[in-house]
Amino acid sequence: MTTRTWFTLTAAYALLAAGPALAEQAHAGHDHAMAGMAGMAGMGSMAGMDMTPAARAAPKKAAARHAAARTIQVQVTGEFAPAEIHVKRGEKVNLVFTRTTDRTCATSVHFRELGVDRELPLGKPVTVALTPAKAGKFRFSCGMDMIAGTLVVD
Ligand SMILES: [Cu+2]
Repeated sequence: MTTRTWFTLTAAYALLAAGPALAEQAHAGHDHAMAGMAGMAGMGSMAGMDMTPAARAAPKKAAARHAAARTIQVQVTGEFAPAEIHVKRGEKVNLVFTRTTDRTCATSVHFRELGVDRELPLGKPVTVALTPAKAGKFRFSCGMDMIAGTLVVD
């Protein structure tokens, strides 16, 4: 084991020892992933795993809120509700995401095809202003692409 690997493992153990809150903040994430990590820690072999916060992509800045546009509220818990959002092509919409729990790994929302990446602070409405230029189905998801919904553009 190299010195560098040892430091990486030490950091990983420190993250686990710091408890669920910090681990969740680092988007180590879904319950099943956490269970797997705990098991592996017990085995003392975690080489190759990268759980550092730096592993996450930095969010991009998003467009400002549309002045006159339809507003669609999306609640973020262990899911996005509604998980399917219908808009018209060329329609200006404000999607307002509000995360209402810490018991979720959806602490950010990503529309990969539309280049939208936004953090979702607890209890703070976050507006994603969109004017979809083409029809189709566009997936939006948490940072790990597991909790997801669909923007349907007709
Ligand atoms: Cu996730």
